[in-house]
Amino acid sequence: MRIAVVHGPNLRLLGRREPEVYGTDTLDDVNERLEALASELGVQIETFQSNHEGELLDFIDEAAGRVDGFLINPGAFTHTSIALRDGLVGVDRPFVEVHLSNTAGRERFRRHSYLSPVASGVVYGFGVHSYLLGLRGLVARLAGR
Ligand code: CA2
Repeated sequence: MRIAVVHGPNLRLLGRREPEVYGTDTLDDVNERLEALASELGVQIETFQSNHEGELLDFIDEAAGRVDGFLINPGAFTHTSIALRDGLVGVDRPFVEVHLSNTAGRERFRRHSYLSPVASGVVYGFGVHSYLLGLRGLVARLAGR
């Protein structure tokens, strides 16, 4: 089983700004923890980050040929991007949406996600654990458990 982990805009800033909102783990730390969990679960992952909507769309389209599903933190594109939603639906692979922060308890504009209605599942509010829980959920879904 192979899974692509997709990080959206500004997530390269993780661990360097707003630690009270997003925690102190860097993006490399998050990816390392995902790699460790993936090997425990017996799955392969690849990771990708971009600040550009089109690059994210191109990556999803291109990676879909070699992966079984996507774990995605779409960042602020969560709240704006119909294109990302269409792209994910279009490649016909299950995906889990994750957020570090509890988006439901923040500004009103963060409460709406274009992706959640078409996601296999959504995990938010647990910092790096949102990614780890999301990976477990996606693997279980793909394994038919
Ligand atoms: O909580 C999340 O994971 C978010 O997807 C993070 C996005 C935000 O726009 C979403 O509403 C919720 C922001 C990612 C930017 O990450 C930063 C990390 C550290 C400092 C500044 C930005």
